[in-house]
Amino acid sequence: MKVFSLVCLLAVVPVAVSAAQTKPKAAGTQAKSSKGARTVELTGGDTMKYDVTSIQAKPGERLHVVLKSNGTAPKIVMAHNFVLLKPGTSALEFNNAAMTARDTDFIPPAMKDKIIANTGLAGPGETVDVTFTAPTKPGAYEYLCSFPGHYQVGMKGELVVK
Ligand SMILES: [Cu+2]
Repeated sequence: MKVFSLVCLLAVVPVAVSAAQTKPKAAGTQAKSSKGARTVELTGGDTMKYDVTSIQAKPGERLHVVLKSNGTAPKIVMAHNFVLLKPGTSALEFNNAAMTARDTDFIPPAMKDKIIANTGLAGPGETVDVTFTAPTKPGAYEYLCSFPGHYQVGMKGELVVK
């Protein structure tokens, strides 16, 4: 009897596994929207810096920015995002407004219209991403991490469209 139930269990396990595997399909759908986009990988860690501070793009190019946090400090005190600002937007002003916007993952609701693209927050070991179309107008577009304090110590960079 015991052997029988063990066999049953073994027969059930693969079903459970395949059911669990349907979950990444949602991520697959997301990957579909980044299809045709060029992936740009960035990391950020406990030093509060991006490893990539300049991204080159062609006007109107589809980009898939992937940000991984390789830090170890708890997410509540150390998380990172990628926020690409529209031209003419002060990164400092955005940063200052973000400080009090913990409820919205440091994306100040009043300045949402100043953003070209942004990811969510990545805690230690986490990866966040966003797919967007680079501006068609050549120029340098600033990006920053809007977690409090990070912009001030230099967690920023620029997307250069040319
Ligand atoms: Cu950061």
